[in-house]
Amino acid sequence: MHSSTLFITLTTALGLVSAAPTDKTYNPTKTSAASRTTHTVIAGRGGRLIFDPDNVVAEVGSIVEFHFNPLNHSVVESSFDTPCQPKDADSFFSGFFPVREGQSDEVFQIEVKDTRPIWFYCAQNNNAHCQSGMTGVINQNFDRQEFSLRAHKELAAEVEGPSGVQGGIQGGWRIPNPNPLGGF
Ligand SMILES: *[C@@H]1O[C@H](CO)[C@@H](O)[C@H](O)[C@H]1NC(C)=O
Ligand SMILES: [Cu+2]
Repeated sequence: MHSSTLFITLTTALGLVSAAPTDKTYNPTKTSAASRTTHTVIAGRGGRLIFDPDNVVAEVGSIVEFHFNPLNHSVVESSFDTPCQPKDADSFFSGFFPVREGQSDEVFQIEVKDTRPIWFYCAQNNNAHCQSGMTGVINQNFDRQEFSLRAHKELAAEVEGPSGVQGGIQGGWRIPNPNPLGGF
């Protein structure tokens, strides 16, 4: 038996494992993080097929908060090389936000967990939003121009077929709009 396994077995048997931490102030699966630095992005600003801004620099631990203008946008995490498709089964997905005018009553927040670039797109495929310019990046590597947002948009423009969505909203917090004037 591996020594660390033996240790866990022994401590468990002896009742030496302490209770789980009781600090409930931050539970990333349930709680939004309104008190942290928040970067606002507007999907569909001015009726255009864009995220504004679409090139975000956000420190680790900060929040990127997506607001939605008409008509019916979303945001999904992709990879650089495969635009308009989720990066993997864990990729965040906001769900769709049908909005007639003004901005959505709800927003979608994600947490920036590390310094790696985070690519994203709108999955609305009627009018091919991803192909038409609704892509963006958080923390692009500005030293590697082959992985620029411009290069990503060129790849996206060539994608054929439907854009990918996830089975449900995941990887962030869809919450009532805490900042109705954010970014406007
Ligand atoms: C918004 O778009 C999604 C995806 O295309 C669609 O399933 C949904 O019905 C749309 N909602 C409205 C109200 O148009
Ligand atoms: Cu869209």
